[in-house]
Amino acid sequence: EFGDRRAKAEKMFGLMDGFLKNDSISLQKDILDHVEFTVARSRFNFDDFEAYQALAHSVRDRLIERWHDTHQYFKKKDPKRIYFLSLEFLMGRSLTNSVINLGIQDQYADALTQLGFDFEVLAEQEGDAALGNGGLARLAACQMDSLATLDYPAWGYGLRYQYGLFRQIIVDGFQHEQPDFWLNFGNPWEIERVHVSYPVKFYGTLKEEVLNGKKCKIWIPGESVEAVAYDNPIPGYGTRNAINLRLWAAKPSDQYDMESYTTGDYINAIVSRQKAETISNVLYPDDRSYQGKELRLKQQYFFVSASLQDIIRRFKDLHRNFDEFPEKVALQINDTHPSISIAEVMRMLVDEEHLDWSKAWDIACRIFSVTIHAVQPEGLEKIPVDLLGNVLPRHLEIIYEINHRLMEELKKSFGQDYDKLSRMSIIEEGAVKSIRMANLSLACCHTVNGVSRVHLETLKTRVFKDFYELWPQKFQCKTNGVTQRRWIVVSNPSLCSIISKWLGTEAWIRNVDLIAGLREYAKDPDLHTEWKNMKRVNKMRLAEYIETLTSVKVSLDAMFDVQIKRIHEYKRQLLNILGIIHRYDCIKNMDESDKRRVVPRVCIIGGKAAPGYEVAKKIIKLCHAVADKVNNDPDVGDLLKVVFIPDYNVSVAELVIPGSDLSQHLSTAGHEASGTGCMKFLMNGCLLLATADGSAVEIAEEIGAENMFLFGAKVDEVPALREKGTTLKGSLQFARVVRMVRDGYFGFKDYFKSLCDNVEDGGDFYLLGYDFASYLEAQAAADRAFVDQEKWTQMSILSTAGSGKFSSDRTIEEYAEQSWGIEPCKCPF
Ligand code: CBF
Repeated sequence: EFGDRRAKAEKMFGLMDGFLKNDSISLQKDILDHVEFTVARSRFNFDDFEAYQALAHSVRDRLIERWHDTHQYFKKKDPKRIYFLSLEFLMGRSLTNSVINLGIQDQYADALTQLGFDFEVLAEQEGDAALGNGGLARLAACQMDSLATLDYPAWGYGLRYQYGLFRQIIVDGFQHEQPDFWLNFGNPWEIERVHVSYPVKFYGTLKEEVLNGKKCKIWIPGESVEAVAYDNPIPGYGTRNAINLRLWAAKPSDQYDMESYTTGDYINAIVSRQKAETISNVLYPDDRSYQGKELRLKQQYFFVSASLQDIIRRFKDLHRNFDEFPEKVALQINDTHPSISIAEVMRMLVDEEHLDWSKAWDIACRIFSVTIHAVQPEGLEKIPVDLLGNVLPRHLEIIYEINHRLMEELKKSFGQDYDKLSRMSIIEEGAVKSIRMANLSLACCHTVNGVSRVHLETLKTRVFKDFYELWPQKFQCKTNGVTQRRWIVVSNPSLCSIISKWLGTEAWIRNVDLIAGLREYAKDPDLHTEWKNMKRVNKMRLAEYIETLTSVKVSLDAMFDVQIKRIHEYKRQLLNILGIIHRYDCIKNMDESDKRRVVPRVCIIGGKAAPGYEVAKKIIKLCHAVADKVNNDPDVGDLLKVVFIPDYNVSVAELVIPGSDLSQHLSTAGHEASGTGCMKFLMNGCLLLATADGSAVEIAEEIGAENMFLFGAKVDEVPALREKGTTLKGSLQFARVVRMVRDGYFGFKDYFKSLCDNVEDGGDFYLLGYDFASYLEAQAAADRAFVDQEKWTQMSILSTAGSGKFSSDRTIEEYAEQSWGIEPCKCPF
């Protein structure tokens, strides 16, 4: 009947390609209609922001059209679907990405010109959707783009936070946090689905009952909150497919306790009902630890429960028998955050669908796969038993049962090796008895993915060693990737044109392996000229942005050297700053003739520190203190400028990355699971200065180590170096720069004391002292390479040419084949 409906529609409207027309006149009319009827401004009088809103609504109409067709088609074909559960999605802006993926960017640009507006100016009106902290969340966004583009039948599920990641403002060099009211001006990219809502239950008690002659536990919940769906269509590129990212918002429920309204305390009854909404209010801004927070657990369960109700409802629309469930459903757990979904599936299958435990467990084990994004065991979530028992009593019981059966199974393999059993147990005994969410995932999931080869090795040999010995077949490597649509086509249109021109095709935008074809022209002088022009224009844009934000004027001839990412001790922004101090110190001690040989640098740092992370906040302040001194020193001039870019987010990255010459990835080896920023820089032809950590190791294999600047201790050297502790002395140069900070050369002597102590007397856990000399050598090598601009440009072209492996398209294909067992399902219209 779907075909009939479509045929009728086509006949009725005489349209071959959807209902909406995409010629310039139709688009102009559409935009004006939205000005008049959606934004409710006169079509004769509206400003840039209102024009953006109308434009966004017009694009949204086209997204919805494709999204309906895609879902009708999925329904008709009923393929196995992948459901991607993630507590965070860092989508950034949608407008430009959407029109590019829909293939109607030029038409819109033209339509707007006719109306007297500029597409790029309107695009700047859009705020970022920042529903995530960093790498993991942006990765999820890239993967959604790839899933749509590669026509996979996929759904994303997450939380619609009222407040995204905090805005960072800098006052006197100190970070301050402000709430991100991102929904205050409406969000044209989402569709509120008031009729798609599910009750999510919390608290309460368990009651034993006999059902069909069998004893069972009945959960009598104490609170119910309504989860309402907000759908965000995700268009694929070069396809009609548009998939769905469904985010849940918490709303008060009237299901429970209606009597409290009749007791006379009407106002309080309403106020307490409204507390329900706090579940989806705010994103946790700390990407290091969330241990033991009740709200965090409620957020996890809230989105997982609503998503699973939705998934099972969809399954039951077409199927009656849960034996078919694993043929139709794959569930991806993005990090351990959604692992409570395992207990929830068991509860739904056993308590609500009345399946036998072993049958339900068999199904659960066939549908779930997990990706771990952390490196340290401390980064894996644990939930105190008391907390879980209070908030989700039935789930605690289910987890105990899973653990009991796991222990029985383990005993068969390991006998009475109680140390091993206790390490593998889902329950951690100790001062605070806790549930190890990672172990729950490992016990159930058929696949456990690491996000780079180095990371997988760490999981196998350290973090989950015991599990790996038992189930080696579960462990897989899915090296991360990023989408070239966002990170080249959207953010660097000039590079996009150059690549298409030299490859003679735009096909690389869907098939990124073709980008390797650039290698052939790496020495071509004409390509070099175009490449350098492109870089200069991007640097100009970045320089203007820097000046507007910080009033610092920078020279375009300088090397733009960038480190943008969350501020973390292990990411070693401090190493970068100490390196800058060393450079400054050298310049100060040079005579004029030596100065002429210095390669000028603009050192750009950006990133947010978690609000309670004191050390990270001090690093931000140190960066500003050094910038103040250096930028105002007439002896230095354009040879060195230091800039901190405030409020780093996806849109800022889109501007900064294309304008960078060099980018720094300095994590102590063994600490960065993968890193994805480096991939975005690589695609944009920025040279990398990096430790042999995470995905940098694989990048070196792809582009050749000679095309990047590697330095520092290797992963397997780090433990022995740590053993040596304080006996490990940094170089004299290191001692000198730390002394400058200690002695108050940059002011704030007392405030920075602990930073200095950490890298000297405090054992230097992240090995800054040890790595400093080799870091400076790598920096010197980068300077030498920059002097030879032809060589530099060649390395830059080879970086872009070698970036194909780091597309999320490749990652998603590996997941589809090796973990999820799904096939593309391409909507034919
Ligand atoms: O896998 C994606 C990214 O995830 C993190 O950001 C994370 O939140 N655990 C890691 O720190 C990155 O290394 C990784 O690239």
